[in-house]
Amino acid sequence: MGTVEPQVAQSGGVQEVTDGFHLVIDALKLNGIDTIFGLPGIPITDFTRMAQAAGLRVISFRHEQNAGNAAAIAGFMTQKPGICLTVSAPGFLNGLTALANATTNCFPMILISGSSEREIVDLQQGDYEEMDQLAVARPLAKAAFRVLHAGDIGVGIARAIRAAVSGRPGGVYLDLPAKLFAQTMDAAAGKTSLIKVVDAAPRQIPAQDAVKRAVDLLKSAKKPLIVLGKGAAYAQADNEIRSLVEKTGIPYLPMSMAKGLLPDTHEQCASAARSFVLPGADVVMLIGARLNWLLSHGKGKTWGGKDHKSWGGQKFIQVDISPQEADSNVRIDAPVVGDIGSCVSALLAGIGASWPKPPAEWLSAIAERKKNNIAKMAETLAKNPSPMNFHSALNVVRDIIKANPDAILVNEGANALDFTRSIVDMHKPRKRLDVGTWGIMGIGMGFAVAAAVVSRQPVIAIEGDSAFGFSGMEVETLCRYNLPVCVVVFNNNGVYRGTDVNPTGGPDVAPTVFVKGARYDKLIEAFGGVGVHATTPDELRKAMEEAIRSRKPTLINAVIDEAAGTESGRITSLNPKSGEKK
Ligand SMILES: Cc1ncc(C[n+]2csc(CCOP(=O)(O)OP(=O)(O)O)c2C)c(N)n1
Ligand SMILES: [Mg+2]
Repeated sequence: MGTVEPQVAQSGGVQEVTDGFHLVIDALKLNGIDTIFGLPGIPITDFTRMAQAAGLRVISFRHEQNAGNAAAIAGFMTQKPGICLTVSAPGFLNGLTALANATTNCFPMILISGSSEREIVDLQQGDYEEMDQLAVARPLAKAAFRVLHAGDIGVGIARAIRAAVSGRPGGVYLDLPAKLFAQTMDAAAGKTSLIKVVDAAPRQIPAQDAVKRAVDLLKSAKKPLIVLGKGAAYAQADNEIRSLVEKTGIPYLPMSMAKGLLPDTHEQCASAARSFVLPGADVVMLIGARLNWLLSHGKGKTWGGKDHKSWGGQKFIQVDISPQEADSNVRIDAPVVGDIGSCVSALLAGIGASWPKPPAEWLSAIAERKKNNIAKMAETLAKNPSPMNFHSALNVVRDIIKANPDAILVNEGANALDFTRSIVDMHKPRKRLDVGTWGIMGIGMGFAVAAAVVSRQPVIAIEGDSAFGFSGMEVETLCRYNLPVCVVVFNNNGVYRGTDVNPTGGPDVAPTVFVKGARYDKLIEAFGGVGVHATTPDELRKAMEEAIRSRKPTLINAVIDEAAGTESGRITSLNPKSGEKK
């Protein structure tokens, strides 16, 4: 229990007192929180010092959005809420994008922001950094709370933790006004006011009849398919999921952050035949995957429908922790609601010991597609064009990840994202961290810092040059904490490509184009990190191997053909088209 200077009580005896600063720190520590990602300033500067003094790891960033992204991904990796700490109004707003992104992606995080004086804020009298932060955060968070009295800090932190990790995880906002930190109270009373949360994310056991319905439907399938989502990766039920896949013999498709849950090289992995299995399957079991845009809403041509809105005819089993998820886009014939671990265990019990493998016709058709596509890809990867293209550079990254399966791969960009996802096999669970549900740029360095801090494993961040720019200043943070992060900037001179020209012929370059031939490697050298300029696969390989070996913060500027990419990577079709006729 942290206490502040003893004060002389009215009775004449000495009374131990504590205050808001220490109660927040004690409440976090009591609940097993050991790291805070943040950025100091009024009113939380002293808090960061005291937290460090109390043994918490305080990782300071250069912009709150990166601290927020770090907290969110730490939450995903550990199932404990990641904590992001910011100052009021502008700092809070900078953290808010990460909070909203965490909620959208179901990452448990708590954004704790200091706030200004309530009386002044509520009368809009113009306080320092005045903003009604609680109201602003509420629609973007899974839950939002404010604590006004030191004696309520224990409850406030407990509620924030429960809200972040229970059920479907998400982002929680906790508003702590400046005055709260300095409030004092009796130390003993303070101590008893704290709550050690018991069973913060209780198991949710699925109903037996729901499990039976799902197993019966699966049994009827001639062309079954399993889709593993990020929720399945989050659940840390890796053995159960692997057993279910292997015992049923059903081909599976991992969503981006579920890659590696089973190795991408597994014979049942259908990634290389995605466009065959989605329209071909008759029963699809979704495990921790939502039928959002990333799965074309479960309908349309991707699923064999006649046009972009029509149903392909599949029946769906959906395993999800949220009872509201089913029927969000198409009919779900067999919803199984509960935590993924409990649901998969129940399904395993339901399928029993003698489950027949799917019809050989289905499996061999998939194997055939896979073989052809993998052979085609191998041919493309073996080429060695100059300058490098995405394929020749990613051929190197793929080897490096294979040789270092515990390394964590952070990935953002458009082409730099899509090509990496499809080319670089993942071999272990939760090793691929990327732009998630929103396809958000800017997660790169925040995720990389958190991944290194939480896992202590080497981190490789494959970054589009545009994507990198959103959080690039955090290379100083990588150097300051001496983190084993190797950033590879896929430098194609711009957003998607570097080849656009200004149609007016004027002096401004096109909106998608950056300074050509930029040397991102020089950035990290300013802070004592290792910068490498790589123009060939050999140079890239050597630099990556050295970065992994040395564990020194490294930035490799990988020069990629500026004409190699496509508009928006793989999602060109989402761009609206002008109807103007000239
Ligand atoms: C916050 C945010 N702003 C803008 C975008 C739109 N956007 C999608 S990908 C991208 C950058 C693509 O360029 P780059 O990272 O260089 O990847 P490349 O395709 O060139 O490999 C942008 C700006 C976004 N997804 N998120
Ligand atoms: Mg680019």
